[in-house]
Amino acid sequence: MKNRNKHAAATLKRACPDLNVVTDASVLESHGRDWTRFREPRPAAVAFPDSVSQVQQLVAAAAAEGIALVPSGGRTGLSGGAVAAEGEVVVSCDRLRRVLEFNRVDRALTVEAGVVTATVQERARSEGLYYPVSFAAEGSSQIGGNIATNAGGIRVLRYGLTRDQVAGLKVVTGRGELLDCNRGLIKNASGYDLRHLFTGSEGTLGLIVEATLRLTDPPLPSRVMLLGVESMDALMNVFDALRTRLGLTAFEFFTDRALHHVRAGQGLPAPLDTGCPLYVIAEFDCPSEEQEEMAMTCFESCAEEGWLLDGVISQSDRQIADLWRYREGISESISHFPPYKNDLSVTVSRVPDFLRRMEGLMGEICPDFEVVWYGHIGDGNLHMNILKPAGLDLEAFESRCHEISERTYALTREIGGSISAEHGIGLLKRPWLDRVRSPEEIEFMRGIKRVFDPAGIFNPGKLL
Ligand code: 2HG
Ligand code: ZN
Repeated sequence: MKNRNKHAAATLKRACPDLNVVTDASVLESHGRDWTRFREPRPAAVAFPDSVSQVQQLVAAAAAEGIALVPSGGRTGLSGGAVAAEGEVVVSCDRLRRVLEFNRVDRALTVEAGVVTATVQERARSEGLYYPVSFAAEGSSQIGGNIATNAGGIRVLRYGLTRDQVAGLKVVTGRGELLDCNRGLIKNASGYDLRHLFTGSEGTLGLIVEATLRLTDPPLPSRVMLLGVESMDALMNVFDALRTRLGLTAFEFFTDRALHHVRAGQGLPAPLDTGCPLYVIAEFDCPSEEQEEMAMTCFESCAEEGWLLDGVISQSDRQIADLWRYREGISESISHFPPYKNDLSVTVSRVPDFLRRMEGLMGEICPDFEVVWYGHIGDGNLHMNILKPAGLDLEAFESRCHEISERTYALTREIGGSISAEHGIGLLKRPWLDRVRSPEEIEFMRGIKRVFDPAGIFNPGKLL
């Protein structure tokens, strides 16, 4: 649905006189896009509600007038889910920033949707607890957006996805009704758990306005190893060895190409004396000298097996942060090309076979493009970034990448994987949804959308 209403801003203002609706060009430009660069922002207006009742009024008015809405958080998404390129009204959560309640007994933090992820982490820490979802964009992403995309990050291996932290959700659905889902309960066997439908719905079913998040025990003191390995088989052997003997909290990988870019982009020295084809960042609990010895023994036995080419273990918190930069800085370091992003997942056991076949495929169909791999290999999530060559214009590059996507997603489907692991389908991956979801599934999803959003106003053209 394109925006049928040319006077969207005035209509919303009339229905909701206290609502802040902005049409300044700079705000349309900044709030009409996310971190993707393949579509130009063209919103009609940006609304900044500052209360749940304002959201309800604005949604009711939009439904009555057929005004398309794009729910918007920190705009750090990588699939175009928050892009408004068709004259929609962006609904920004920037003013829904209140931390509403902390309950120590329930270990629950209730926040408005626009609270920044890092603020949730800090508040948890200040209460002696922990919010475990963590990723490079956490300093600007908002919790509502994290829930809408079911954000993952680097510690899924230990703590699960955003979905696993959501104990309650308030959502404004398609006619302006407010749903209060699960109310923070641990056990609630009273029918369909709608909270899980909204989690990962990419703003297509309703507007998340509040969330109650589960907090957990603070992490134990940890250490980080940066390891260099020769092959995927060696990497998987190392994963098995470390997982069996250490309490792993993260197991990430990147290639030598990724290392090249992150070093250039962030001005980092070589992390190891030996150059290696593949690198691993492994983070593990290390609360005692026994654990430290176990880590050393484990490291040495992996080296003796011939699986490691080189490696270092952090000796301080400062070194932990420094080692993480090699992984967490990659995405930003390649953002200027810009890259065409693929966020693929397969079961962990199939990762080596998938990567081998993907590398063969890339060599066959796009030997002229530089392909950079990194990601959360411990949970089967691989980020494949194809870098735009300097001489190629953006449109021609995107169209080549679409051809590559056809082959990539056919292989992903054959292996039983997914074309989006944690970034969502949004606008950019929508043409390929049917590669990984059956016609029946898509029809059920459409039916669900009709139930919650009968006027079709929420994020039209995204996901489905
Ligand atoms: C990461 O894991 C983020 O660094 C970004 O999910 C992934 O840049 C990407 O493709
Ligand atoms: Zn990631």
